[in-house]
Amino acid sequence: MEKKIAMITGATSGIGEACAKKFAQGGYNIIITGRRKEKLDVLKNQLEAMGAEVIAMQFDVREREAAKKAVDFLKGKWANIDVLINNAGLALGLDKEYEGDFNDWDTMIDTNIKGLLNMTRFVVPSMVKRNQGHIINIGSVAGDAAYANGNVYCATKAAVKALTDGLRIDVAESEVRVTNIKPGLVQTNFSNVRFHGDDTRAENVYKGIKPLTGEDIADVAFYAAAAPAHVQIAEVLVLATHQANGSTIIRK
Ligand code: NDP
Ligand code: 8X3
Repeated sequence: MEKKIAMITGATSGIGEACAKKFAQGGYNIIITGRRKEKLDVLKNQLEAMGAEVIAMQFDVREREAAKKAVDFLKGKWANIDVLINNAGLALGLDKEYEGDFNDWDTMIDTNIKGLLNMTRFVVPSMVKRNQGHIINIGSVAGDAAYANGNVYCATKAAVKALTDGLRIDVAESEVRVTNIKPGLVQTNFSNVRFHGDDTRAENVYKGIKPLTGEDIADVAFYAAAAPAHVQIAEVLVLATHQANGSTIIRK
């Protein structure tokens, strides 16, 4: 039987990388994407060693034409993507809304909202046409309610929730499924990126609590994809045990 195909954006690190490995182990062929070519090359080799066929595509999800070109490049069996994991995203800064950095705002909005929309727009029509497919968006607990200084990042993840719910309505007549996974604290490169490379500040985010790992989120994504065809895991909130919501974190 032909293997299924999963396309994962932002596979060069963290949750996306863990999803690529989980789906490869689970018998999928994988399309990995991201901006850092050297990371894509290393991961491609690792996934191939696990028995997957792999296409690595270097592009920025914010660049609409590049995203379109990448999807258009996929021919034959590779054009039939079974699972799209819209994972590429980031937070930048942790500032009061009236003091935030304009460039940080633009990058978060362009990546987390418009980048996700670009990929959805280019990949989903073929799923609807084939009457088969699954879109898994990586939202966040941050999209449920704003936390202090999270303002714009939280807004982008609230948008991911709205876009996921909207897409689910728009494909409801088809067999296509749509899932929003909303993680809490996951120890990845996320905080290093958020604090512009300040590793000490990044480490403090996970101090005194056992955070989730990328693998924990990949397990949930795989579970959603592996559910029987009549089961649509619409939304999953995944928190570390001592995290109750976006603001309440018990550190020991
Ligand atoms: P990482 O920083 O480890 O990974 C982010 C990934 O996104 C990288 O592979 C990066 O690849 C990719 N990426 C960022 N910007 C772009 C872009 N413009 N074009 C293409 N790829 C891009 O963080 P996480 O794994 O933690 O984050 C993954 C997702 O999970 C994000 O959407 C994040 O908001 C979400 N999330 C994270 C949580 C956490 O606590 N870590 C909790 C809840 C949600 P490259 O730099 O090579 O382009
Ligand atoms: C990432 C989790 O709580 O740092 O979305 O915003 S949080």
